[in-house]
Amino acid sequence: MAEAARGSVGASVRRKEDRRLLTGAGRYVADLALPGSLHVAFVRSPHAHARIRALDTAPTRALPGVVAVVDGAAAFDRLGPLPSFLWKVPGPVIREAVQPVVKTETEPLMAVDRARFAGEAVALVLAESRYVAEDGAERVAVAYEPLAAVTDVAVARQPGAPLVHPEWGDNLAVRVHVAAGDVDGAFARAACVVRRRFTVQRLTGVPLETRGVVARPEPAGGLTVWSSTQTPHALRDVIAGQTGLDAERIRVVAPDVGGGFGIKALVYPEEVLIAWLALEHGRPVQWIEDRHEHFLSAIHSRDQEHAIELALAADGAILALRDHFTIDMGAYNPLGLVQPYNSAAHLIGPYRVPAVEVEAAGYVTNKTPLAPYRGAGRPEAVFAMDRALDCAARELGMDPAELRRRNVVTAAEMPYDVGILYRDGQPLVYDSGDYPACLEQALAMVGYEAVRREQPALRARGIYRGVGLSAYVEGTGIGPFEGGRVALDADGHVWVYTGACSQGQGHETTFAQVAADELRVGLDQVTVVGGDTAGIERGWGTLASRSAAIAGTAIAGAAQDVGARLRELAAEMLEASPADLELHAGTVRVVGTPSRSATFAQLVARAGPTPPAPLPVREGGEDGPPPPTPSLHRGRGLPAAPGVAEPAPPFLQREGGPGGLGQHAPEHAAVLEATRYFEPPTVTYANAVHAAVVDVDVETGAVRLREYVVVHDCGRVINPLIVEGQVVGGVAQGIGGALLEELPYDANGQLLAASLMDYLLPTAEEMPAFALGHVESASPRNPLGFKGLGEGGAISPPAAIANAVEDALRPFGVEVTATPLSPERVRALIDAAAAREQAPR
Ligand code: MCN
Repeated sequence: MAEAARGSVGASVRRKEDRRLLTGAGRYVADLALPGSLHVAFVRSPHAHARIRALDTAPTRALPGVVAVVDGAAAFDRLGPLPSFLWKVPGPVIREAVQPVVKTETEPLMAVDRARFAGEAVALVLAESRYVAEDGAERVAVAYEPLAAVTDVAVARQPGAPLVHPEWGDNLAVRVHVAAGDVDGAFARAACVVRRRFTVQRLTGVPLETRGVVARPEPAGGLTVWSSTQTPHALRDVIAGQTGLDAERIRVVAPDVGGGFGIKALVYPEEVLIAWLALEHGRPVQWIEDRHEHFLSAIHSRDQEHAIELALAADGAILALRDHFTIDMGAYNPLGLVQPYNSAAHLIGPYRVPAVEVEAAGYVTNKTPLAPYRGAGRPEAVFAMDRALDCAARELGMDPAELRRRNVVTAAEMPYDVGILYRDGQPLVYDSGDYPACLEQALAMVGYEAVRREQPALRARGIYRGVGLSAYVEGTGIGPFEGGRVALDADGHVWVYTGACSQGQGHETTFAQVAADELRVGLDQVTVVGGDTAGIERGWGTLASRSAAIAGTAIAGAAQDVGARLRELAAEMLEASPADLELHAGTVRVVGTPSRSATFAQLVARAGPTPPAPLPVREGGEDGPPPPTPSLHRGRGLPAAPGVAEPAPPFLQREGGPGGLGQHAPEHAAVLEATRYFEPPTVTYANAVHAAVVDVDVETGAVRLREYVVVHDCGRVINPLIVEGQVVGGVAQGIGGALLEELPYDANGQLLAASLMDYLLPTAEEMPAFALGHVESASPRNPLGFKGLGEGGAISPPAAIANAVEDALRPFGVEVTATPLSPERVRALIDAAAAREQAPR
C-alpha cells in the first residue's frame, strides 16, 4: 500500500484557511464593493403588533439619491409570500406516526397590513448610498394603529388572547406528541417521582459578521448573489421561485462567512428582496445588516418551558419520563417541527428510559421569529433532563454521578433502540458509542471525587464550590443529501466543491484531508471551495452538524472515483494492470517499481471523454426533496450557469493567494472529475459528557467557572485540532447561555437587549480552564465512520453549570430552575431559599 499522505484523516493539521482569515485577508460580503452599487435600508416596525393604516413615501422619494421605495404591499404583489422552508412540513412517516399540528402562515417578505413584531420590515429604501438610504428610511411616515401585543406563552395560549395570525383562530403554531412504553404504569409503581418546571431563556447567536447580501445582474439576464448564508443552494432556489428567474441562471456564493451558528441557515426576506431589486433596477444592490437590526430581525432561539416528570425505582433506575413543554415561537415559525421535535427526540439522551411521553407545543407571540441556533432544541431538552436527574438524585439520597452511572446505556447495548422516531422519520436507534466510558473519563478528568471530598472544608471557609454534570446524545449528519465534486486541473491540482460551506468550521482543511487521503496527495495539492452554487449543482448547506458525515462522505466517494479513473489512465500509459498501481504523492506508480510512474498532470492530459459509470444513490428520503440524480460533470471548467458571467472581483486561489469573493473555478479548466451525492440512511448519534466546577460568591451571586471538562465522541475524527476548537467554541456559547445571555421583552413587546451594551456575550474573562477527552466510536452509518460535533459543545453547558451552581449552594437548599444564572438571579435564589427556610411550616 502507498504510505498515507501527511495531513490525512486523523491528523491535527493546522487550518489551511487561517493564514487568510487571521491576517485580515478574508473577504466577506461587506468587502465586495461593486461599482455602481445601490444600497438598501429597511424601515422596521417600532411596534410589536400594529395595523399599518398608511405609508407616506413622498418625502423619501423627494430626497436626492433615492432610487425607489418599496412597501410590503408592493413587494407582496410582485413576489408573493416567503415560501415554506425546507423541513417546515413533516414527512409522511412523521405525519402518520405522531400526527403533529404544523400551521403554515403566509409570511410576507415585508409586513403588508399588520406588523407582528418590533423590527419587522415594513418598507425598504433603495438609494445611491447607504447614507441616503438610511436618511430616506427615516422619512417614511408610517401610520400605525398599535394593537395589543401578546408577549408570552402563558397569555398566548389563553382563549381570547390577542391573535398573531387571526386567520388561525388561536396562537398554537405547532404541536407534537411522541410516546413509547407504559408511562402511566411506570409512574404508578415508581419509588420516587420528581416533578419540576424548568425554563430556558430566549437568546440568539451573535456572529462576528452580521447578515449581508449583494446581488448583481449579469449581462445575459442572469444574477449573481453573494450572501452571508449557510445555505446557498436553498437561497438560489427560493430566489428562483420568488422572482421567476430560472435557477440555472442564478449563482449564489457564500464567500468567507464570519460565523452563522444556525442564524444564517434560513432564507431571509432581505435576501430575496435584494436579489429582486438587482434584477428590477439592472444594477448591483447591497444590504449589510447592522448589529441592532441583527438583534431585532435575525432569528432568536431557545425560549422553552418544561414541565418534566421522572419516575424512578428505589435503586435509581429510571422507569419513565414525561415532559410537556412549550416554545415561544415569536411571530412566525419558519422551520415548523424542527425545534420542538429536536427537543422531544433528545430528552432521553444517553439514559435507559423504558417509557416516555413528550408533548411539545409552540405558540406564536409578537416577538422576533424563533428557529434553531447551535444545538437546535437539544440544550433545552438536556437542561430539563439533567436538572431533573440531579433533583431525583437528591430525593433518592444518591450522588448525581452514581445516578447517571446506573442509567447510561452501555456499549454492549448498541445499537440501542430508543423506541421512538427521529425527525427524519427513521427509528431512533443509537448506532454506536460508549457512554459509560465517557462518563468515567469525565469524572476522572474533573477530579469529581476530590471536589466532593474538599467541599465540607471549603464551605467551612466560606468557599461554595460545586461540581455539575450533563450528558447528551445528538443526532448529527441529517440528510437528505450533500454532494462532493472533485476535479483535477491541468496541473494535477485537486479542487473540491461541495454544497456545505464553512462559517468558521475549517472545511477547507478537513475536506482537503479527506480528499488528500483518498488521492494520496499532500494537503497543499487540494483546494476546497464550499458554498458556490456554480461549483456543484445541488446542495443542502452547513447546519445540523452534518457536513463531516454527509459532505465528507460524498467528497471521499468522488475522490475515490477520480482515483479509479487515474489508475485506468495510468494503466494504459504505463502498460500495467490497474491492480498493480498505487497513488503516491500526486503520481500513479507501479507497486514495487516506483520509477514507472505518471504524474496527475500527465494523466489529466491523457484524460478522454469517457465518463465513469454512474454512481448508486439510495432511493427515498423522508423529509427532503426527491433524491438528486447522480451527476458527473465532464468537460472543461465549471458548469457555469447560462447567462452568468464570471464575476470580476478577486477570487479564491490556492493557498497563499489572496482570499476572495466569488470562489472561483480553477485557473486551468478541469478535465477529470467526479461528483457524488451521499444520502445517509438516517442520522448518526454523537455524544458527550460535560463536567463543570464552579465557585459561587454567596454575597454577590457571582458564579466563577473554575474548570470545564468535555469528553466527547464524534466517531472517527478527521482533525482533532479542529474538533477541539469546535468543542471549545461551542462551550463558550453554552457558557453565555448559562450565565449571561438573554433577550428579555417588556409587556409591550419591546426587546430590552438589542445591542451589545445590553446583551452580554462571554469573553475570555469568563472562560475557565478546559480539558477535553476523546472517545472514538466509528459510526456504521457512513463508510468513514464520521459523526458530527459542530453543535455539541453548546448543548450541555447550561445544564452542567446549573447543576454545579446548585451543588455549590446545597447548604442553602437552592434549586435552579432557569438560566441565565446572573448574579442577580443567584442572589434571588439564595434569598428565596432562606425565606422558605424561615417560613413557618
Ligand atoms: N470534524 C472532524 N471530525 C469529525 C466531525 C467533524 O474533524 N468526526 C470537523 C468537520 O470536518 C468540520 C468541523 O469539525 O470541519 C465541524 O463539523 P460538523 O460537526 O460536521 O459540523 P458542520 O461542519 O456541518 O458545521 C455546522 C455546525 C453547526 S450546526 C453550527 S450551529 C456551528 C458549528 O458547526 N456553527 C459554527 N460550528 C461553528 N463554528 C464556527 N466557527 N462558526 C459557526 O457559525
